[in-house]
Amino acid sequence: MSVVKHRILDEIALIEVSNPPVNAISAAVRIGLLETIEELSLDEKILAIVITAPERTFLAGADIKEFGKKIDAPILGNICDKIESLNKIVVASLHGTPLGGGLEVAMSAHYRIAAPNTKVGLPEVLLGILPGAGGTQRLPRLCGVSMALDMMLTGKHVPAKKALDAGIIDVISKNNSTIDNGIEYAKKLIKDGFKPRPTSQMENKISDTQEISNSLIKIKETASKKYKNLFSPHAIIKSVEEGLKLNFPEAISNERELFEECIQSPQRQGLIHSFFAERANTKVPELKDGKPIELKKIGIIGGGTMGTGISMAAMNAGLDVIMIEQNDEAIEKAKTKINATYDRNVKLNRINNEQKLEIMSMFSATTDFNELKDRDLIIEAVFENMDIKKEVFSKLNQICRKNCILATNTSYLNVNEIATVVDDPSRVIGLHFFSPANIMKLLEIVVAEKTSTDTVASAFDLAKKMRKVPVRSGVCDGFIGNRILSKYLVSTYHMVEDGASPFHVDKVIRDFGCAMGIFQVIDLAGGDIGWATRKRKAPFRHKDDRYVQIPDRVCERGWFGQKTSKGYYLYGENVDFLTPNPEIEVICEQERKRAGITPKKFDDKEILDKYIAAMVYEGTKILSEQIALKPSDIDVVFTNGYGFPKWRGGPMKYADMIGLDKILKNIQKYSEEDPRFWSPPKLLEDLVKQNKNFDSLN
Ligand code: 3H9
Repeated sequence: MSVVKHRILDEIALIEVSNPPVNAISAAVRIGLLETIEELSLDEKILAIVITAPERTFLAGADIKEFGKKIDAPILGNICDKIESLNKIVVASLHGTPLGGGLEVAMSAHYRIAAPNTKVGLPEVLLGILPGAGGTQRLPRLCGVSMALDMMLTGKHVPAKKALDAGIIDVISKNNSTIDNGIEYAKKLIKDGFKPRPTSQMENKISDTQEISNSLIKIKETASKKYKNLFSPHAIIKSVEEGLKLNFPEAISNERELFEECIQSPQRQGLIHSFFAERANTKVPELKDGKPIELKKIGIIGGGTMGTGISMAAMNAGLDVIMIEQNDEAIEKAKTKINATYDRNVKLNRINNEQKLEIMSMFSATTDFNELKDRDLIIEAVFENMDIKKEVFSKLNQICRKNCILATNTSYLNVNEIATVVDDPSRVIGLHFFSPANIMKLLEIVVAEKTSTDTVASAFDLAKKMRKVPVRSGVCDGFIGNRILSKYLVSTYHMVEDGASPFHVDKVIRDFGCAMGIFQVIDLAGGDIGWATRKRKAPFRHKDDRYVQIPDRVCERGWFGQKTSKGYYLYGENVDFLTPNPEIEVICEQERKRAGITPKKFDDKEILDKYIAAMVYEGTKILSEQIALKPSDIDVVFTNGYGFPKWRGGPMKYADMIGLDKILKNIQKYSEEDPRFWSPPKLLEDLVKQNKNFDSLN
């Protein structure tokens, strides 16, 4: 069946695009649209053409899967120009999310009517590209340069009312019936004598050149800092700025050239990989049969940083929360923290006071575990100690309803072992939130040996409610994220003991695009956390394992990072951001001497190579052990929970892009010095032998 159909209703032709799920503008849609428009353009009886996509949404943009492939089909920009040049009225009848190429088609129509549920946007920047079908030229003509650039640089979706006020759409319909709306509107336009109105000829919003050049100065200044590592935001600004000085066809071909540059950029590959990876993460075997239980009432055990953060994430999702703490003082502390967070949100105009009160009404706290009797889900967030966790789960086993899901927020501990104290371990699961849990998107869903499919399905349902990005993980020390983190932390300590400066390492990691350097992260999380883990693991350490004591020396001095105002960096009101703690280099020197190591120099490349190799090394092991189901899940964990740049796709995608053979060669080289730490993973060797990449396992 054709993806583009049309019918003639007297003097109006109605085009219906149907390419589920989101009516992406694939090659077939472009071919169909162009053929239809060409055919209709010849029919003189037709006075107006209405473009619709009546199913889930109006066209949600170009088909992203086609980018980077050679496809023999007309390009969307030419179709948009053709639509605009028709000598009949063209109406786009919008609903849902007309985004990217979808909005570009709509903007090349002469009039736009939108259903109340419509949100428009040009989110190409989030995919590392720019609107390449006239969007950088038509949007400024409809809503002005400032708003257009704001939309294109952030990718935000603009609701119908705001789009109407800005001039992006002409009218909001009363209902969501997109076909009727389009036809009625076209009839009215014909009746009232309206004529075709090409957007390219609208000049009034781009005529004040002085005002535009002033705002461009500001926008470029902000962009140079905010998007310093990125390519496409600057290409977007360039296309708008240069386009304003050219005639329309020249501006369009300039835009096309910049679009092609973006398409060729590795950032486009990384970002589009992230887009699909963040949708593939919910495709897990348990969701095929698992039925989520209805989650309305949640219990949180522990009111520390994690407990309060998870409580807020739950309350924000409309869930009723009871928190358990040990005494009134701890309860007061947790309440004060939660209250202060919402007060801040009110101050920043994110919510109003009424909304705050409504959210707070969903929260209560007590010392009495019996209050948890009616809960659908409990999330335990107490101290990271197996005995304490087991004690909590034993109590929950006695008190909670038989079908209540019992989750632990442990970041390292064995969920199978925790589940042993519960009569029905099928309802036990790990929900590993990241701090601050009310903000961070990532949620590792740790499926233990006996966790039921319904429990897994409920956890994914919770993630959806909380707007988290869930990733399924199996049970192992640290799950996906912290296990890989441990590997590259240890590898970094090796480098530092061998002579690298922690501050140099951090700079290389930041320059690569990560949000923070490794030692910054340690300072933020608190050095004592890693110290406790190292102590826990000490009895299991092999005598031949290389163990670097530098971080222990730092912790022994009580330097746990931000919370003690001193760690690898110094903190305080009058201390500049990223001021190194000068005593760290002294400790490093002493430790190198103690270990009998003659320090060597590291250049940026050596540091980065080792950092990436350690991540990929452990990532590969995690895949072989099926802790992560696919490489893209590891990417999602790192881009959403560990500040790895999305535009690099994640560590596994990045490895694919630079070549697995290169990574393997590095690992082989490192293993000559330290075979215990670096013995090359078989899966990686196999992939290289077969000339395959990680993507082949996705
Ligand atoms: C562009 O237009 C460039 C132009 O300037 C032209 C230049 C020449 N293509 O997100 P969901 C799939 S760039 C292909 O779960 P929701 C998605 O993978 C494009 N597939 O649903 C998923 O597949 P699956 C600009 C796409 O309701 C399924 O649809 N446009 C596309 O939560 C459902 O997606 C954008 O960037 C696509 N464009 O959200 C919009 N979009 O079921 C990107 C979705 O197999 N899309 N899929 O996992 C979105 O933001 C959201 O998908 C949307 C729906 C808001 C539309």
